[in-house]
Amino acid sequence: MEKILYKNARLKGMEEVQDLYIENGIFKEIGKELEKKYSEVKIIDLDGYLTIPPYIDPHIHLDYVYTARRPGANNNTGTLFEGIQRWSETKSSMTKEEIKERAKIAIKKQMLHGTQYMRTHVDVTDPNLTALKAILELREEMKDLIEIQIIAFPQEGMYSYKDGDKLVEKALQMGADVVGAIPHFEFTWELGEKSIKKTVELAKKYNKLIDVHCDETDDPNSRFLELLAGEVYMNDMGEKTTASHTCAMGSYDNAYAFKLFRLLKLSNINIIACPTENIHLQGRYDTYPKRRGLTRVKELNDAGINVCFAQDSMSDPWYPLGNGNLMTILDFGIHIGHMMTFEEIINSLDLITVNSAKTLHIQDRYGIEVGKEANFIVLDAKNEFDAILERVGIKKSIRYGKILFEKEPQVIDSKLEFFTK
Ligand code: 17E
Ligand code: FE2
Repeated sequence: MEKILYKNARLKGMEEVQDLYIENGIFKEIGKELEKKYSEVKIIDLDGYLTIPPYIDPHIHLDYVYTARRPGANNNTGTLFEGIQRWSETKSSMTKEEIKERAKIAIKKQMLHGTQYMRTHVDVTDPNLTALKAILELREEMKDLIEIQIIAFPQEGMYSYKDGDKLVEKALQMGADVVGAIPHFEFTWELGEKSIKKTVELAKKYNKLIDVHCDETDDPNSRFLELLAGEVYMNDMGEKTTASHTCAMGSYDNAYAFKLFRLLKLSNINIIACPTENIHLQGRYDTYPKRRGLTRVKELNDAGINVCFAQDSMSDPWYPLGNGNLMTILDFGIHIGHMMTFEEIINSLDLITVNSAKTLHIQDRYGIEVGKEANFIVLDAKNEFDAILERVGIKKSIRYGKILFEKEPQVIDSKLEFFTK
């Protein structure tokens, strides 16, 4: 049996340091001065550094990473729609090996910044499902290092791309975990509505989660979120459902948003905001005043609706500068969202950890608690405020009780060779 004790961990919101005793990759006991009790086991001293559950990236497109510089990059309008067009023009030439190679680099970068769980969209509007095959293989190959959920995402539409709905269903049969959709991109409102109903139907049929690219537009008339929330509420599937982006909420009239919030709360739906991505892609049709493009993160959070942040893009036709560091995403998110009270700052790490775990529906096994998976990261700060103020990196990443890697501040330890296998 593998036993290990990590001592002097500064856990969230706690004044005094705690010791974490782990057996076979699971937290067995958490408390003060456990060293005496477990004197015979290996002991690692965390020196009072802030110790939190690993970062989670709940929304990334691993099949798109590092395609930003292909001919015809998104240089004309900088919009979502040009991004989709540019992607559509190049995607058919990609091979499974090339997609795997690119995605692997992105995963490694995320891991080195402290991510241990990801949820990736994979474009299934491709009759060959090449990207899906690539990411399914990669998920298996890297499963000891990172946990990956896969969304069957019809980037060009379920009903605005030939057989889009059937391709989504095929992807679910092949092993995708989550049903995706993009109602605001369908040709008409009616097709968008049909795609949401189909999403719920497929999730029920195959017992899958739901994550919809929903209202990623400044158009205040884009109201697919209410339809999604209403459908999953009536089907008792809210906790398993996520609406990503919901940018239009930033343009809704307050009277409508007030009504919508009641339904969001009732339904227990999860919301993902992508701060860097949507500050960049939205507001593009405005002169001044210019909208921020972000959903109502602060208000959702205050209302007790689960909301979290994601990277979305790492150098793809939508956004050139994602580097896989969730701390950067958090930094942008709390600025754009006006979340700057002391309480909001010290609690903000939840937006890239525990809130994201709820979104991925892994909350029963995620977190630094007895009985849960012994996965955690140690930040290069002694408290939450300093961590955010200094935008610190991580010192250690621990997975199932074992050190995945350690970093001196800004210097990567040589133990990393085991990522290159
Ligand atoms: N596809 C999409 O529909 N929206 C995005 N933000 C990205 C890809 C990155
Ligand atoms: Fe996305």
